[in-house]
Amino acid sequence: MNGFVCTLGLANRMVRQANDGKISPILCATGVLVCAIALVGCQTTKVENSSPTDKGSLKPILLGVALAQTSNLALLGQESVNGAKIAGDYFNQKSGINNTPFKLIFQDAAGDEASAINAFQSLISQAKVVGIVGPSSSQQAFSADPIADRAKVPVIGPTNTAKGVPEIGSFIARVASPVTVLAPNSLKAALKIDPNIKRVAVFYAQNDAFSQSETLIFQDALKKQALPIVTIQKFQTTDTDFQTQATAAINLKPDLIVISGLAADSGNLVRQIRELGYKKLIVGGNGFNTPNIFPVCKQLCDGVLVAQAYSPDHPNAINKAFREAYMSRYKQEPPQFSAQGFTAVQVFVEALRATDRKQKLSSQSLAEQRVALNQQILSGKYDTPLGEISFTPQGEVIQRN
Ligand code: 1QQ
Repeated sequence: MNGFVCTLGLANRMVRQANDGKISPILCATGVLVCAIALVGCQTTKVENSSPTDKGSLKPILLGVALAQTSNLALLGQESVNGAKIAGDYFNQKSGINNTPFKLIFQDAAGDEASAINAFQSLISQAKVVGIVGPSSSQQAFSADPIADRAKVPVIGPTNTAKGVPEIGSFIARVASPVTVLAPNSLKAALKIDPNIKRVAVFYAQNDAFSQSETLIFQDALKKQALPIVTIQKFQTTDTDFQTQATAAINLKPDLIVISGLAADSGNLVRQIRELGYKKLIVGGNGFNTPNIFPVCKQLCDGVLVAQAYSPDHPNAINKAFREAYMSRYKQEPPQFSAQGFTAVQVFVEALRATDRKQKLSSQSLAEQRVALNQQILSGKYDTPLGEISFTPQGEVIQRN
C-alpha cells in the first residue's frame, strides 16, 4: 500500500526544502504523500439499553462502540468516536439496514484493559449488540477481544495496528492498516528529505503492545536501509519526564529519532527532545496520528514525520460525503482515526444489509445474526473513506490506497 506521510507543524521547513522552496500543502514523492498540516487546536455518550430486534418489528439493530472517551487514550479514541457518530447518522439517513434503523450503543473503554473488558462485557451481555467497534488500542484488544471471540460476537478494530490482532480469533477483524504496512513509509520519506541520515536513535513505550510491535517494524526497516541504530531508549505511556532518555540519546548525536508511543507521552517526549536542542527530523508512529498532539508539543512538533492510512483528499464519493459531514460538525479536516471509526461502522452496516438480504435478520436469533454477520464482514468488499478495502479470511484489512 502507498502511505500518506504528514509533516506535523506549520508549513514545515523540511517540506519547503523537499518542495524546491515552495510551500505547498501536498507533495507527491515516490508513491508517498507528504503533507504539511497547520498547527491547529484540539478539539460519555451512553445510550439506554434496549432489547434486541424482535421478529418483524422495526426496533433498531444495536451495534456497540467501545472506544476511549476518557483517559490519555481519549486524545485518539474520541476522534474515532466522532467518526462513528457521523457514520451512525449518515447510514441511518440512507435507510439504515434495509429500512430498519440501527443504533450505536457507546461504552467508554477508556485507556486500560479492565475498562475495555467491562465495556465489551456490558455490550455483549446487557445491551446485546450484534457486533462491536473497538477497542481503541492494541494493548486493550489483546485483553478484550478474546471475550467477544468466545461469545461469537464480531469485532472490528478501528485503530488496532499491532501485529497479531486479527489472529486473536475468528470473530476479530480490523480496518486499521497494520504497523507492518504503515510504519516503513515515514522512514522512506525521512530519507528522501535528508539522504545524509547515518545515526538513528529509537524510542518506544515498553508498556504498550502497539508501541512494542511498531518499534520492531521500525528497527527492521532501519536495518534493511543499513542505518545504524545508536541507541534504543524505553519509556512508559504514563511518563511525563523524559530527561534521562532524551539526554542519553542526544549525546550520541543522532541524525534521526524514531518514536513509538501514544499521543500524550509522545507529544511530551518530542517537546523535551527539542527543548534539549535536537533539531533534526523525528519520525513518529501511529500514536502521533492526531492533531490533538499539537497542544502538547505546540510549535516544537515541527519536523515530525507521520505516515497515515487516510487522506482527506481521497476522491471517492463516500469520502467526500464523510469529509463534508465532518467539517460541518467538527470544523476541521477529518483525521485518520475518525476516518477509521467511520469505516468500521460502515463495514458493519453494509455487512448487516447483505446478511439481511440473504435471510431477514428479524427471522434469526441474536446468536445466528452474529455468526452470519461475521461471515459476511469477511467476504465483502467495501468502498470507504480509506479507499477500497476487503479482508483476508483471518480478518486482516486489505487496503488498496
Ligand atoms: C494501537 C495503535 C494506537 C496508536 C491507537 C490508539 O495504533 O494501539 O494499535
